[in-house]
Amino acid sequence: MQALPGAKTRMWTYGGTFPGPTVRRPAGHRTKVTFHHQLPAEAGELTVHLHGGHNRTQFDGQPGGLTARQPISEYCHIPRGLSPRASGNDLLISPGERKTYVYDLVEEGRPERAAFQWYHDHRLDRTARHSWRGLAGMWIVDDELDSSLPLPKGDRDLTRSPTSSRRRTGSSATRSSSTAPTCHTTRSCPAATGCASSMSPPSALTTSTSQTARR
Ligand SMILES: [Cu+2]
Repeated sequence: MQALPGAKTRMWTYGGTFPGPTVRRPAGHRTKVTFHHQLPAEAGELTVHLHGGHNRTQFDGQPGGLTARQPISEYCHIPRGLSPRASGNDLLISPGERKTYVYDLVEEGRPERAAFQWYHDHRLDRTARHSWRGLAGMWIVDDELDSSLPLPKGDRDLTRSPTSSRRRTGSSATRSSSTAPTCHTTRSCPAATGCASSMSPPSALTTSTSQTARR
């Protein structure tokens, strides 16, 4: 990826871009996203958290526990021998596998309020590593109140995500930009069309927004 000026950076991405595809959805419209784990097996299990969303446990990106690929935790005391369900490992995405997350975009029975959210990997002990490697993207929930406000719209409505980047040159790591705002034009995903066709070709991980059902 061309994350910084100069040399390219090898990254783990959602759908081949950094940040991953921006998903934009109307509040209250169920949205399904399938993540296909195509990173090397050494990456271990993955899990996706939609940060700011109000989602059911099985679709909330639980961090999971110890696995054969990740037998110890540096930060959490986790007993060995827990069942897949007790550890949350049954919710993880193993290398080569895929998982479909169902986001209802509903909070306490009503459509969520308009919000800027983001999705990112949330694996036990590895959330930071996976996020800085590139597993992060933006997610926007629209509602009627928000659209009625006199805010910039269309091409003038840009999403910005502050990102701190560091480049390794020779043997020393230098901080080349403290916060490099990433401008990323939003792509609308009208109900019942989905994002799949507008997303970039897959590299490490593919993302596709599939059918959306009106409630
Ligand atoms: Cu988060």
